[in-house]
Amino acid sequence: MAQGIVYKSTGSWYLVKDASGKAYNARIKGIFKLDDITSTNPIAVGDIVNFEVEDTQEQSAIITGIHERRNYINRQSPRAKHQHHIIAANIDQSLLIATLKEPRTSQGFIDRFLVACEMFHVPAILVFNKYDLYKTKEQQQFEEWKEIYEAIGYLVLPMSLKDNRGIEEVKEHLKDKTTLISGHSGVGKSSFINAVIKGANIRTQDVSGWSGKGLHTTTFAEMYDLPFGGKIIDTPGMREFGLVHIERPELSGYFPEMRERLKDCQFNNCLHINEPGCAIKEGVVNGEISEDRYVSYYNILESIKEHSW
Ligand SMILES: Nc1nc2c(ncn2[C@@H]2O[C@H](COP(=O)(O)OP(=O)(O)OP(=O)(O)O)[C@@H](O)[C@H]2O)c(=O)[nH]1
Ligand SMILES: [Mg+2]
Ligand SMILES: [Zn+2]
Repeated sequence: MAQGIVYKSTGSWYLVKDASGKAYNARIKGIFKLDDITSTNPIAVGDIVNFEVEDTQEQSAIITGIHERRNYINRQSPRAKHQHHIIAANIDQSLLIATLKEPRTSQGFIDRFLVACEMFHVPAILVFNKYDLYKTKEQQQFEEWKEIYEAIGYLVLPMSLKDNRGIEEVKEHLKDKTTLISGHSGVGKSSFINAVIKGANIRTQDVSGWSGKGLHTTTFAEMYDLPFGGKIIDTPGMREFGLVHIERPELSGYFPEMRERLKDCQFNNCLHINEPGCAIKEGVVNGEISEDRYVSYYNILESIKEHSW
């Protein structure tokens, strides 16, 4: 029996590499015992698995077991709302690639993603790509968001793969870590990996540029080894980020700027909507909590209410 890490999962077969870097095309045979049957994918990129080599010539293998996950990030399956999909397991950090143009990433999307990272205790970095396309309006927006997010503890970096700007700084944060790359389709996730791994040759969206149709170029998550140490996981673009297994009263605990004020609310089950003596609303009124972040909080809270019906 050998042990390896899952580098790619298509749902029917898995690319598994052992400690020496030898790759196998692996399958699951028979009924695989799962703790969590609501997940659409039993094994995800980043999982550590046991396998038996089936055919040395063809480098095929059978996965026989999965090790306990240190962590994972999941989201609501876009096809079946009651199911979730594990994006990746055993990661050190997540890097959200956002863009203010072609396509525009909304603050709601960013905040949902950050809530997921907080839930799973995965540090998050925000990178705004395609900076070359930003006019004054977008540059101001970037500066505004940089201020808001850095004040609450997230690193925010500008990047332009086209102008070769900011790439080195982003790279510095990847060394010796396993980083999950996320973001809408067309923001430049695969292009970024091509820029940091010479010869990776990952297929990217047509040079004709962003079509606006949201066609995905990357279809399966895949992990790559970084030449300077560490691993990076490319993922298919997502339109929305559906949070799973979240209860309304716990939501504010996943907003760092709210978390530190919760003890000052008059009621300990405060949802920070209409309750008297609410420290969160007070923080919004006196400008200590960003109004836009509060709006995101409110919108996510509302969406959780809908799910429970
Ligand atoms: N102007 C500009 N275009 C960029 C930049 N970075 C990437 N692009 C272009 O944006 C398009 C999208 O690139 P991809 O890397 O395929 O995007 P992706 O995020 O991997 O998309 P999916 O795989 O569909 O999720 C390509 O045409 C890139 O050439 C940039 O900094 N500036
Ligand atoms: Mg891609
Ligand atoms: Zn409150």
